Amino acid sequence: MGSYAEMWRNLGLDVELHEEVLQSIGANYGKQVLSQSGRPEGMRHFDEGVHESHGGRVQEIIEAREKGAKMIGTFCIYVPDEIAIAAGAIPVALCGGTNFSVPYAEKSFPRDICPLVKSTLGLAFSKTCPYAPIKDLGVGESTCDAKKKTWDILSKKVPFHILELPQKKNGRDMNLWREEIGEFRSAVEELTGVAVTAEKLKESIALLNRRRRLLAEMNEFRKLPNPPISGTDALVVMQTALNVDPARFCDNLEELNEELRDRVDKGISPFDENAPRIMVAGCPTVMGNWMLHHLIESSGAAVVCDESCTGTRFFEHLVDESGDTVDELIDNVAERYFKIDCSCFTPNDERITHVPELAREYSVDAVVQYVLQYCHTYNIEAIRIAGALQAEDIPAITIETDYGEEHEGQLRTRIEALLERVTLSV
Ligand code: BJ8
Repeated sequence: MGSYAEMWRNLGLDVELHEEVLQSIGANYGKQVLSQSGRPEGMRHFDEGVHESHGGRVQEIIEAREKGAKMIGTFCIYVPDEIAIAAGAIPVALCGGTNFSVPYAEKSFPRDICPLVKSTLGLAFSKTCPYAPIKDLGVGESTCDAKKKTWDILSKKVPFHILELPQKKNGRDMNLWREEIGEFRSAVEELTGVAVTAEKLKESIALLNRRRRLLAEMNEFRKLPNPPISGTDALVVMQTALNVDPARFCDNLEELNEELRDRVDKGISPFDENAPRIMVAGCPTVMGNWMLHHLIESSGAAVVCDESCTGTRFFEHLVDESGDTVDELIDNVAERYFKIDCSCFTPNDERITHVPELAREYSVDAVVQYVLQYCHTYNIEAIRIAGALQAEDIPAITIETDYGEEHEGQLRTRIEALLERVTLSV
């Protein structure tokens, strides 16, 4: 990434520290992702997506901004990217998955908040996030307490829009959500000076639905007895969906899916035929965070399903493409996003039934509930999910952890114990 040094300097980054961040992420990627054998050829696009996330992608956005585009930094999959794109903005998810930046947030933030929030803030505070200086607007939402209170502080420092996500799913909550989406539209239109038209919105809906369909197609292959792609690679694909230009991402995924179809025909799989099938459910594992998938798969199992915001929650439910007016289409967008079953809702019964449903669909042998430390909503919801899985005799464990590598040994022991349980019961 040396060729981007001047760009990073011009962005005001701490270039030396930034180099250390890249080395830390690169080392983990090498150990946890690139070390896998028999990877599909088409994964090169997604490796590049990770590699270029601090380089080529930033450069591309800088060039687009020079031509008048605006960049929006998002922090949650409830942000309706369709509307941002229709108004000529470039939405990029900015959640951090690297442990390297966590101490920089802990200098001024409480330590006992989730690592995802600390990693994100740490990158910005340590001047190692190349998106922070080029973002024209941040968009956060009222999901968990850590995020909500962080927005209070950020919105005093940089242009920031807060989407109020209702905490229940009744009729009046849906009405509030519709209003919020309408306000988001106005905020983006004001930022870009471009009006959202029905035509542009139809285009952006079709584009992001294409991305969802392709992700769903890739995940269909994971339901097969011998999946042609590892869970770690599938995770990389889903992580890059949050960063790479959507049209390019779709072209690359189309190519990968074709290759996966071919691998299925030829019986090529990275897994042993009897590898236990695992579902990871819960908190998102964003770019920089590959540890859990690596631990599970290097212990001889296959991660075949991700029930998370870097998994099913991101690609399930299409936006209804029918409708001719902007208002109709915006309603369709609002409805699709309101179906997401994040644990910040109460009650969140859909998820309690959905996790066992997915476990059956993907024929999983066991579930690992992944809870980021201090994420109370997923942590508490894990109790109900565990009960629902137990009722169906699906073995499960809940792992609560941060991004620190010092827990690796302990996590591996717990995963191996689960796999032993699964193997013994077969
Ligand atoms: S829709 S999961 S992306 S809020 S892990 S910051 S919830 S304390 S990331 Fe999330 Fe949106 Fe929900 Fe998905 Fe808070 Fe939990 Fe941290 Fe989280």
